[in-house]
Amino acid sequence: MDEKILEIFRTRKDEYISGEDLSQSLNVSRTAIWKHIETLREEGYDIAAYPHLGYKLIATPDKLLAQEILWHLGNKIIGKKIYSYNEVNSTNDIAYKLGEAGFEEGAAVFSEGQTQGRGRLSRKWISPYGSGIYMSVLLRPNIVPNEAPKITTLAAVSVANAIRKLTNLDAMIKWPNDILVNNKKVAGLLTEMSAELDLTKFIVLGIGINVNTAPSLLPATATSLKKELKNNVSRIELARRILKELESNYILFKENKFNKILSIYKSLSMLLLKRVRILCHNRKIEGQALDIDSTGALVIRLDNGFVQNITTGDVIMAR
Ligand code: BT5
Repeated sequence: MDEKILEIFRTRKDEYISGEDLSQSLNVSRTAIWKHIETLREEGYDIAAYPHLGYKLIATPDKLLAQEILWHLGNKIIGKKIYSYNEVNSTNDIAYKLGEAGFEEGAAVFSEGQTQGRGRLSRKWISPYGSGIYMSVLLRPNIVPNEAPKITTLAAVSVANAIRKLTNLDAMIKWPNDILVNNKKVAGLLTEMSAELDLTKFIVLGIGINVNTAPSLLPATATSLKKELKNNVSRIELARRILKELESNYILFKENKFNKILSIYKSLSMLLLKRVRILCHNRKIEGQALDIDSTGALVIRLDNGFVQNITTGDVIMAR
């Protein structure tokens, strides 16, 4: 019912709508309407009530509420169901539980804050409350476990493109899972899975973005979209763009058109043809980044001339 009231407010923007009108349109009593208006106000909607004129939606809350993200989103898979939280340990943990409980793929979890946000290898993802996007999407692709990096690849393209389209900032991908703006990390991806030897049961794709986050709360190597743009960015609008980009890239992936995604990844990749140093399983590998192969691995030409494909690691750009 709250959603139906919001729908009326949105389609009749700038109008005052009487309680009588709402109660007739939705076929419920005026008292029921009043109660729903109160609930919406508690959620943070600014709804003014003027005697003899009616109600008017003044402002929606700056919160990643499911009904706001979903409004006219129209996706068939990604974000068909959205679960919004105020604070969680980690959105990846919540989505993982949805996976174990058999939820349909595409279910997406959003939270205003995380108390134990994670990066790869148990590193910490700093997740200040109310200013970033912390989200996880449950996926059930029919792939073998060593194809999982392809999901990180398609997610990196989706997040970079969503940022580019909404803000015009030059978001670049730093293999394998970082999104950078002006050489500083603005977003990170964490792909986790539940798998047996040769079968992926489900994948949880976690995305963390510093949107309006104060730089003082972030590591020195990080930035936020607000810092780079010098303006606030609508988290809801960005969340919607990401879900849309993920939807179209995931559909391409399912249609065996990963090559298309890979070529965009390459065009947005900041490593190609550069000299890089990679830390990978306690090894240091140095050489020139030549390519990203069809599995999403980084192809390096070592100084001794050998070419090696590296599936994971941390890259330091060498001078
Ligand atoms: C990542 O790991 O970059 C993956 C981050 C994924 C976060 C999302 S948020 C939603 C979902 N739920 C979770 O619990 N996680 C996912 P990695 O490549 O290992 O990078 C981690 C490193 O990035 C840290 O060691 C810090 O140096 C740096 N870092 C931590 N917080 C950051 C932030 N907010 N912005 C930029 N860099 C950060």
